[in-house]
Amino acid sequence: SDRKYDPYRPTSFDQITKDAKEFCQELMPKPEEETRKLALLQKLSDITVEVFGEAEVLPFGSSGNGLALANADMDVCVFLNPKNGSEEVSPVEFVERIGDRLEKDPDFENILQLKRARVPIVKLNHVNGIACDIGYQNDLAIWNTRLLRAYCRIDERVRDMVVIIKIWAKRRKINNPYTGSLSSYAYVLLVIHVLQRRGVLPNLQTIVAGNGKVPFWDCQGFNRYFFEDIANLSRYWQPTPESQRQSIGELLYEFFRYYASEFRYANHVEDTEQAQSAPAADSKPVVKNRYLFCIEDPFELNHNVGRPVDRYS
Ligand code: 3AT
Ligand code: MG
Repeated sequence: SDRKYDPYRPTSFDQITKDAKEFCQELMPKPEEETRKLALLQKLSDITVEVFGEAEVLPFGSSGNGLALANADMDVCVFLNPKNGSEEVSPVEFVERIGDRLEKDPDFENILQLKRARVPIVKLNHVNGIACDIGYQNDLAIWNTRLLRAYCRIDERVRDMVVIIKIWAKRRKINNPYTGSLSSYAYVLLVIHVLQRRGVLPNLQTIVAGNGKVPFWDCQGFNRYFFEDIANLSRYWQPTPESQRQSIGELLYEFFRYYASEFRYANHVEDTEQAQSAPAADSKPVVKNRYLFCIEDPFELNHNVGRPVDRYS
């Protein structure tokens, strides 16, 4: 279907590739920002240990996978280890106690305790300019961060594509799951999907060393297995020669072409509308805007990452 006549296809992608690359360079975080993030990580780690005893604070999301833009916020996750003497607390209790402790520290501002979110978190700003989300015991987030980092290590075009799409979505104000649009994480998954279709990336979750069966590595009940030995990936998978020739400009064009005119949103929308217009006598639950955009999480297969999307966005 990609070979169909496309009247909008530019004859040359050189200029857009050049511009995109310059833009990516500009949007890279500076080393000094990295230093501020590390200092904040250390401070949060000290505070967590003070409140709960033994604890580990790990960065995830763009701070952990190399996909951060300059001035990106930092996502961190706290892991308590009751076996080593820390307390055992529920996610809501965690948010309350760490949130209350941070309130007492003048270095933190705009502290929000999001206790009812799907994944409860504390949001805050540090006086050094870094915004931070603090989550709790979210092993899957650590693993999906590692999966995205592995994809980035395969081909440098992944980072360039992600950076451009993220900045585009932020500027269009369609990058906020709290107000009905997609998270950055969702956009990264969309980019990876397109790159897989173009043969630029493999599906790391189906590649097994020695070509054996895909193992089941349990994480919160889901299979977190993926092929992570990128240095030896070429033994099991090679990009197609055509995919290697594709420039950032061409791949960006393909991203927008695919989601504008090939991806089948329409079916999902129709399904939703049918459900909503069902007669009242029909006791089926009314599905409201749930399936406008379906994006399967790589590990948590029953979680639609596109679920926050509303009809408007
Ligand atoms: P920014 O640089 O902050 O824009 P990011 O790559 O850090 O982008 P997010 O802030 O959207 O991405 O998400 C941070 C991490 O949180 C990424 C992923 O490990 C986890 N995450 C976010 N949204 C979801 C989701 N809907 N399902 C599962 N994990 C998610
Ligand atoms: Mg983030």
